[in-house]
Amino acid sequence: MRKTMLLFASLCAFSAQAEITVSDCVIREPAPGMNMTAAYLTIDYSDSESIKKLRLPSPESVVGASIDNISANVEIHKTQMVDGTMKMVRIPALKLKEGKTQLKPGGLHLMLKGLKVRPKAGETYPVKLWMTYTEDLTCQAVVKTSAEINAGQG
Ligand SMILES: [Cu+2]
Repeated sequence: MRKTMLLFASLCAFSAQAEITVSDCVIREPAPGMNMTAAYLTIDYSDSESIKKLRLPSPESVVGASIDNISANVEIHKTQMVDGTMKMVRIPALKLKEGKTQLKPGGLHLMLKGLKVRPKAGETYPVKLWMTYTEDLTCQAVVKTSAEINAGQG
C-alpha cells in the first residue's frame, strides 16, 4: 500500500508544483510518566496552476508523519467534543485547504506514541510529513515545555 502511494507520489511530484511550506514546528516535552506526546506545526498551502490542471481526484493531504529519532508511531489527531468531554480522535488524513492549516494545542496535532527517547526542551528533531501527491515535507521541530507552549498561546 505504502509502496504504491510512494510511486504515485513520485510520478505526480514530477509535474505538480504546489506551494507548500511548514513552519512553527514544536514538540511538547512529554509529561513525567507519559509515554506519548504531541507535535504542532503550521502548513501553508496554495494550489498552483500546474496542480489545478492535473484535476487531482482528492485534495492534497498529509497522510502520515515520521519523527524517526523519537517515535515509530505517529498519528494525526483532531480534538472534538464527545459526550460532553474533549477527546482526541485519530483521522486517516489531513486534507489541506488553501491557506494556513494549524496544528495546535486543543485542535489538530501529531501524536507521538511509544517514545524511543524522551525529547527534552531545547532539543531539535526533524519531522517528515507524508504527502499524497507532492514530495514529503520536512521541518526542524524545537522541543518546548508545556509551560512555554501555553505561554505562546496568547
Ligand atoms: Cu492526540
